[in-house]
Amino acid sequence: MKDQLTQQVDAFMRDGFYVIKGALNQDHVRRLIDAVVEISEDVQTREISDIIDKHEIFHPLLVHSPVFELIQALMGPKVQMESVNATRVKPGKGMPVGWHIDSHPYPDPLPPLWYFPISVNCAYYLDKITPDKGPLVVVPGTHLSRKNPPNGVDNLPGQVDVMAEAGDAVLFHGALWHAAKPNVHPTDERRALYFNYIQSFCKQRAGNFIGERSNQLRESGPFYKQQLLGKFDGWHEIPRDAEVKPQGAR
Ligand SMILES: O=C(O)CCC(=O)C(=O)O
Repeated sequence: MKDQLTQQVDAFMRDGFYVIKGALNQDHVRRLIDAVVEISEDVQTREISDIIDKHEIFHPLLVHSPVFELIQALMGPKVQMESVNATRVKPGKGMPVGWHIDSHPYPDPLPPLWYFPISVNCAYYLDKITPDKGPLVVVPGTHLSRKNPPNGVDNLPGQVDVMAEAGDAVLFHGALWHAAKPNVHPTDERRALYFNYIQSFCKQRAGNFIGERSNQLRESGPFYKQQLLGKFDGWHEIPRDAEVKPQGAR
C-alpha cells in the first residue's frame, strides 16, 4: 500500500493537477480574505501581483503544510517562487481566461525536455468555487502531450471544471492546458491566491520580490524563505516542518 504522499505524486503525474482538500481552515481563509481586500482597494485588474511584498500574512504560506510537502515531493528541495499573486474576480464581471500553459514562452511542438524546468502552481481558493463562479478548467494529462493548447476559450474534449471549497488548494503542472471560466454569479466574488514554484536555476517573474518585505526576508529571514525568494548561497534542505521551527533555526 503506497503512502498518501506517494499516491498524491502519482495522481499529479498522471493528471497534471491535484486537489488538496481543506489545506486552509476557515478562520485562516477569513483572515486571508481580509488581507486580499485590504491590499486591493485601488486595484481594478483581475490580478493583484507580488503579494509577498504587500502583506506579511502571505509569508507562512510559502511553506504551508501539506501543500509544501507535495511541492517538495514533486520538485525536490531546490525550489523558489516564480511569483505569488492573488486574484479577485468580481461577480458578473470576470472575463474568461483562454487556454494556456504556464511554462512560456514555448515553441510548438514542445521539445522533449521542455518539462524541465517545470513549474507547479498552487491555487488556494478563498471562496467556494461553483460552476457559475468561473472555475479553473483543465484537460487532464495534457502536461505530457508535448503540445500547446489551441488559442481561445472553446470547449476541448476531456476538459473538466475543477470545483473547490474555500480553503482547498489546487496544484497544477506548468505544462497542463488550463483556462478559467468567467464569474457570472450575481453576487459573489471569486478570490484566490497563486503560489507558483519553479526550480532554483530558473528566473523569477520580472519585477517581483524586489520590495522592502522581500528584501528583508531575503536578507534576514529563515534560510528556507531566503531560498524561496531567490537567494542562493549553497543549498540546504528545507525542513518538512519549516514554518513551525523555533526562531533562528537554520
Ligand atoms: O484564475 C484562474 O483560475 C486561472 C489561473 C491561471 O490561468 C493561471 O494562474 O495561470
